[in-house]
Amino acid sequence: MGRKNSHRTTRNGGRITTSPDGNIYTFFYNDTGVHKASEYKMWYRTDWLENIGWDAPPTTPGEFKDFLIDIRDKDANGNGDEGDEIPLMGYNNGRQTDPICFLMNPFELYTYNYYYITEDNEIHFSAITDEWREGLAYIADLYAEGLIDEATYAQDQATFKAILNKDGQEAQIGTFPCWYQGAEIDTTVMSWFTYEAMAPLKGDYQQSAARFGGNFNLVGAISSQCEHPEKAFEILDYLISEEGSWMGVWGMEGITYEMVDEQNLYGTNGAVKLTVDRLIPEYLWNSGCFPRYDKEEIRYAAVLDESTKETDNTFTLLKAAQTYEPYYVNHHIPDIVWCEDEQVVQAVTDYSATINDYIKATDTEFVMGRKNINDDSEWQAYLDQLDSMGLQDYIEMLYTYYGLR
Ligand SMILES: [Ca+2]
Repeated sequence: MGRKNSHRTTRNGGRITTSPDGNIYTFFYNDTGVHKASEYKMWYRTDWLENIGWDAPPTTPGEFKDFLIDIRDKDANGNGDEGDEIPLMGYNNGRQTDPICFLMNPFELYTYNYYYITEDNEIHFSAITDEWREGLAYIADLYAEGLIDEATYAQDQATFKAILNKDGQEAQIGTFPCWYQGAEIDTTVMSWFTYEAMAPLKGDYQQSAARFGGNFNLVGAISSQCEHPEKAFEILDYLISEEGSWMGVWGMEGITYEMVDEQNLYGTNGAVKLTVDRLIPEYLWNSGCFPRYDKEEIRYAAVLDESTKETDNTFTLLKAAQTYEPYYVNHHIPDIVWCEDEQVVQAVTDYSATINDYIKATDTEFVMGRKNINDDSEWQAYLDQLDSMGLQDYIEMLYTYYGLR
């Protein structure tokens, strides 16, 4: 993710990208795919709702548990075997494919690095709060009931996809956590709409951590070796202009697209109609390798074409984003960080690696019942271990790293 890139960029930044005047000039690329605003989603099999007698997906942690029980016990795939459904399954080391990413949110805001920056510029470290413990207890209860498949914490993506991509009476998985369903489903087996995003569950909170303004990466820096830095600047600067960004997403009007008087996906009039079959890879637009200032008005300028719903996943991603939007909480963690203190950057890198690994492994042990989340001494041992690993120092470093103090 962006954080690791930022460390690398910062370290390199002191060398070839520092210009003779001592400044560093870089250009960015952003991606305003609305499904990227919040990645902590759960996807459910829509055709199974009716099969198990539900009018709508569950809305609270309690209902979610009942929903998983019904998937397990009511022959959701209709093949006469009540033992072949898997209520919830994810996989190990995927992008938000651990059920905690979604299931923690009614109790405490989940972010992949276990903290967020509050409106008051405070670091809120989530994975040590009483609310976090409640969330773990809830997930551990689902696991103890057999509702979360054990393989979730061990298997890889390929194994998961082989189980997921079955349809009709062979279908097995009722719900799965993931940032984006298109990364997992095989559209030769099922449609984009077989699984849809479930709204955040309502507990003490109904929330999902989000970034605003798109996903940022740095692309295009002018090095000190550049012979014509002013010309290079003009070209890169053009690419992040309104006109350049249109070109970055859609190519050239009259060559790759034409504007038509129809409604677009963004909901306004005047839409892009492609005149070529595929922009990527034939024309290499929107490739992520040159600067671009993407906006939703540009990104979703395409013709609202109902006939492509089954082949173009933009519809389902927009729908997923709309399901989550009302519950967004800004985590305030920037994709790009400029921190000039090398020691702080190194300390944050080292702490985040060891502390995140410990939290992930130990929280999984709590969920799987190998440690008892309801035992005060086991919870205290977890907190004590984090302190002995330097958690308080890590949090202090984060204030400097983000320039909050
Ligand atoms: Ca069955």
